[in-house]
Amino acid sequence: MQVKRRADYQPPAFFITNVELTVHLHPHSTRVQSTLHIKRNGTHQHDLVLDGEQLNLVEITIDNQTVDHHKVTDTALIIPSVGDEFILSTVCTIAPDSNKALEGLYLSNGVYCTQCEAEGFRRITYFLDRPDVLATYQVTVHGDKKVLPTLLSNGNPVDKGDNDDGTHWVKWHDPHPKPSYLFALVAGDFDLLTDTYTTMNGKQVALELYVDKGKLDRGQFALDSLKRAMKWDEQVYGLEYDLEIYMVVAVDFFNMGAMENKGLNVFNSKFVLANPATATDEDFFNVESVIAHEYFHNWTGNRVTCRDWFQLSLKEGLTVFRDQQFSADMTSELSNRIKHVRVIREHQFAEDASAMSHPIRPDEVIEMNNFYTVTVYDKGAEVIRMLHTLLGKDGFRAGMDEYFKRHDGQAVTCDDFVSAMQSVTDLNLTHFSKWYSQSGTPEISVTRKREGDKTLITVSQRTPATADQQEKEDLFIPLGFSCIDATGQQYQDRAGKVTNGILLLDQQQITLTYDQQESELIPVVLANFSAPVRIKQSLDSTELLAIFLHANDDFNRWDALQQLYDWCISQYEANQQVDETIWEGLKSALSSEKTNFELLSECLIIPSFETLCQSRTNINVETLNAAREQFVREFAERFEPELLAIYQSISLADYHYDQQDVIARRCKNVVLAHLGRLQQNSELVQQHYTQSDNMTDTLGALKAAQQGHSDPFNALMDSFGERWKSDPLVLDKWFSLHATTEREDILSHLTMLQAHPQFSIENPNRVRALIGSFAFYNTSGFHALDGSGYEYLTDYLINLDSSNPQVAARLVTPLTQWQRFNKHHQHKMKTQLARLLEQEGLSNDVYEKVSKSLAYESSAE
Ligand code: B3K
Ligand code: ZN
Repeated sequence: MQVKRRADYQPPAFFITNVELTVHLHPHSTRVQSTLHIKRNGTHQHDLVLDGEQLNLVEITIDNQTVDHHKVTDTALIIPSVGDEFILSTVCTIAPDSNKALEGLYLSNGVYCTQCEAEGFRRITYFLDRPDVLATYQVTVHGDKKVLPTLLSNGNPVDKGDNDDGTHWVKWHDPHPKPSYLFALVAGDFDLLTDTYTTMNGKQVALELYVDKGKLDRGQFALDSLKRAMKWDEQVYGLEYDLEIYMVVAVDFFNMGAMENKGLNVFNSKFVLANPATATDEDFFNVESVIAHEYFHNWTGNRVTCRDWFQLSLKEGLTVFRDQQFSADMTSELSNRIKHVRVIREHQFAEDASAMSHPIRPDEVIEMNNFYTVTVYDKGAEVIRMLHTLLGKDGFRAGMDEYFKRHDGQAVTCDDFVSAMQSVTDLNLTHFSKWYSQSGTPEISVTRKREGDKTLITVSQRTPATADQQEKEDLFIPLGFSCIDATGQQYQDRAGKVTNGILLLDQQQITLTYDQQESELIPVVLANFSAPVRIKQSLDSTELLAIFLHANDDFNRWDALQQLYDWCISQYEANQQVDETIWEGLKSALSSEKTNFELLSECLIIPSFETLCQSRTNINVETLNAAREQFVREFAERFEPELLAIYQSISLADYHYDQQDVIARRCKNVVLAHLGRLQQNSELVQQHYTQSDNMTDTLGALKAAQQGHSDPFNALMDSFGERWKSDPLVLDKWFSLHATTEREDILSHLTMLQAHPQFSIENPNRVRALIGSFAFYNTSGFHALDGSGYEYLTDYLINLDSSNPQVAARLVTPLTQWQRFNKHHQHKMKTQLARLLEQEGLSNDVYEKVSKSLAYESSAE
């Protein structure tokens, strides 16, 4: 396996400036004729080495002359002694119907589509398949007119015609030079939804949304979301769309969420198709945010792209930040922030603690597809958010303007981004930019000390060593900081080191001095989750409740309760009681917010098993899971009357996806999930199910039933399974509920579900819904003491890896996070990882993650 290093970057030896492709589609023999205009970069004498995989080369000419001195390997086409500027033409054939890795050109339910990021274009034709080679493309697609009435590629359609043999063709031209990873081709028979958008400068853009036949009624929300995103990017960043047409195609087989190909986005149908009967509020939210994300890439990613794949966060961190801003504007700030914090704490912190730890700009990669991670995406977005905090809204916008002014049309680096930002601020960003190169989760300790007439609060940082980096330096951390007392009064530090609620922690430690007070001061740290760090601070339950009651920042308030829940659960883990006064405190805290449905529903969610893992080491799965269960059950029992009252106070008319309703519906369903644990409420749950006129409530009822007794749950699941048996996208919710149910016979149940007529190992959505949900979220089943859950996943992955390595490598993640668990589990997990590693023909994707994981000797061992 070849490791690629960021430090080894070399500019391309040749440039390709123009590409002409003519593609004749055929299931097992698609013919790709390519004409490339190539120029030597500089005066060297290197061979021309083009990337190519799984291609069958049929013809090759240079400037119309036959070539015979070339060499073809498994991964390249090598041509020695070429001129300084020439036209290379090749003809290759490829087999879309046997492409189950879903990379390159493949068939998805009869639809031809492509996925080229990161390195998929080389499975379509020979090319310099790297993001710093930018070319204009002219693409002519030929296909059967009856079976494939729609033939699409990037840019604008410029010509079309019929052939004599029942095929037809369409020619596309994309005037914007782009890297090969943004190439797309789609062909099929779709239903089409159209609209137009008039840009801020009065340009008309045709919008086209292609969906499976019969699914038109599920497309409107995505189209409307697109228009909202286009408007928002004009208003907030002054960015306008740059082609005459913007197309979105929904396909059923897709490895990720969606892909921002220039002018022709390809989407996992899960993130396009939504109506109230089939999609939950969360699905609607996701559709809007993924549509926006891909649209925003048109500037952050496409117009300004990455120099090399190590710079992936340049486009992904920034675009995630932009889509988060957009979603917060479209919906609400607080629940968005909490949603992102959960992702960071449950998944990114776990990644950083594992063998896969890497900086947001990685230094070494075996398989690039393994680096589309929560670190690059979500921690990357947190780093951009910190810049936004430091520069302020206007400063950040000025930096973005400068970035586009300098780099429009270029392939650049994260350093280029930071230096554009640097040019608009007096703050020195040199220290800040360490966030790009240092991996790991900083720990911030906060301690208090009385000294004479003052209180000293010391804030210090330390980043523990990670698998990839032993030595860590201090970071530049904008830390939300305030100080209150038990009555909620706010205090300022003497020297005014905290400004606008932010303490700039730019060294190992800073001590703040406060005038002596009658009562203890309570530091309130990390307002709005101002940095992706862990806080180490010992606050007692009274102080946490005081923060909940009095802090200004709603994130801090929510977080204080989460910490209190975590503490209560640790009491149960240690066989201790939770004091009556704490239950009383919790009751009055929650009832003080009983009409603030947004904060209330977030506060009624008990930290997940995965979140609890983050504050623990040497985890005994059974004990922690049981302690959490005990707490959640007692919570429901003690607060049943209050919960019932909240449930009854929320009444909603017909379903609408609007913020007020979404918040109320969420609160009602969160409350129901607690009530569902108590057998006496099973009728209420059934009634919720029966009376539901939308998927959000239907699923809410199923989840509530899942918490309770098995009889009503099974009956409701049967009814749901029957109702949606022909709708795989909806059935995924059902697969996932089955897979996360705690039951003795879970493994045989999973095996049975794999035989369901709608299940297919070839469809990543199905696999994620069933196998992914089990491995990531079925705590008791996956972590069964005898290791059978680990073994089950491993068997499945061995099979999956031979067809779809990308998805297999994603699903192996829970096994690679063995370091958090106790010896017993670690041993069982590593046994399975070792078994995987022994497999012949293991993909690079799985090999990279498994071998790293097994080589990692963590301090937890
Ligand atoms: N850029 C794509 C991800 C491509 C995944 C390659 N394995 C989606 C996105 O982030 O918008
Ligand atoms: Zn993206």
